[in-house]
Amino acid sequence: MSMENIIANPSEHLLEIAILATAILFLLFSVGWLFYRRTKVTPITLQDEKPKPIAKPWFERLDEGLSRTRSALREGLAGIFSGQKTLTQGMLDNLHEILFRADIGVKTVDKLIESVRQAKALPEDSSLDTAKKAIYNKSLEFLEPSLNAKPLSNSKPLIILIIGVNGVGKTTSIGKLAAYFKSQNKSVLLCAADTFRAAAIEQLQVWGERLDVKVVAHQQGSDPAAVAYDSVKAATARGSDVLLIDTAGRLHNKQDLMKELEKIKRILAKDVPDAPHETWLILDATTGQNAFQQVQAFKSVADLSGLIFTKLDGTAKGGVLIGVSDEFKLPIRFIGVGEQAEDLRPFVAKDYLDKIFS
Ligand SMILES: Nc1nc2c(ncn2[C@@H]2O[C@H](COP(=O)(O)OP(=O)(O)O)[C@@H](O)[C@H]2O)c(=O)[nH]1
Ligand SMILES: [Mg+2]
Repeated sequence: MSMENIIANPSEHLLEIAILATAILFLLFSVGWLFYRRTKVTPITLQDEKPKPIAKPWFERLDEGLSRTRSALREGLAGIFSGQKTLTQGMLDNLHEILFRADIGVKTVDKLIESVRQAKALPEDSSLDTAKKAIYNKSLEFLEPSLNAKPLSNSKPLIILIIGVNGVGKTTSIGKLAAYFKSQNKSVLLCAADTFRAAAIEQLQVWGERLDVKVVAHQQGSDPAAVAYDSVKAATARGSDVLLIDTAGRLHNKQDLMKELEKIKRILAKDVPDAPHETWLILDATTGQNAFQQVQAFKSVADLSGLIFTKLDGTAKGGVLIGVSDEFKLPIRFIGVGEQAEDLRPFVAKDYLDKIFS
């Protein structure tokens, strides 16, 4: 089949002509499209929407969040141990200072120092690695309550009461917890029982809108127990898996706080006898030694079943988790390393120690 043949007898070669014409058209279209793409200019507008944040994997967030604590410990330990062959009391004193500055708490630091002393039974072996290993292993022992934390109740709704002083990150953590439970395909309901400030109610409602989660709220100044009561009713009626209850953080009057928390508990138990199933105390990791006093104070007014440490991203004192665990033997349930919804995750003791002692 030659070209002349086709031209001489076009009617006998209609199929070939059609294929050829399609190929030519396709070629022209492709060249045209390429030319258009190369020359097209997309205008850049400065009023553009906010760029979407690129979600980082949790391990990176944890790594970044704990970087200040890690740097402080790393530099401190290297400064003491590098080039040293024998362990001296002076080195142990310096080590005490470094660990104390990471807010581990003085009683716990004493125990860690003792573990280093014992690990250094051979005086010629005083390497940094041996000391680090001794501190790591002993710290893991102190974090034992978190390793063996009892699983969450299977109750539906699972009722979690969130308590803590003002500004530690209760409301923000509730938003993040809601995001976490949602990611586990659980339906969540929020209760705005911090009725003290209007802003607190609104803040929770903003999280609710953002996450498409319903918030049960009353007016500012209303009885927190009444909102809690309504929220249990709503959670039961809606078949919610998890109910998270925000509370006010006034600690200046322990008597009032105790009364308020007791009333909330009593009201919750009206419909769900074993509620709240969990009572989590939120602690701001940047407040250092204050965290110890806060646990002590709240322990005396509530039946704490877990802790959440927030703002680990803003401190070099992330060692506070070790000391508080050692002293109060409470499980750390979650840790927060930033302000994004994804920045709160279940606490994994080994991951945390790996990050601060690497
Ligand atoms: N950097 C950082 N900020 C946090 C974290 N958690 C909470 N915050 C901030 O701490 C401030 C107080 O939080 P809020 O939830 O209102 O505390 P509340 O008074 O206990 O309810 C807010 O500005 C939060 O964005 C965290 O893990 N990292
Ligand atoms: Mg709040």
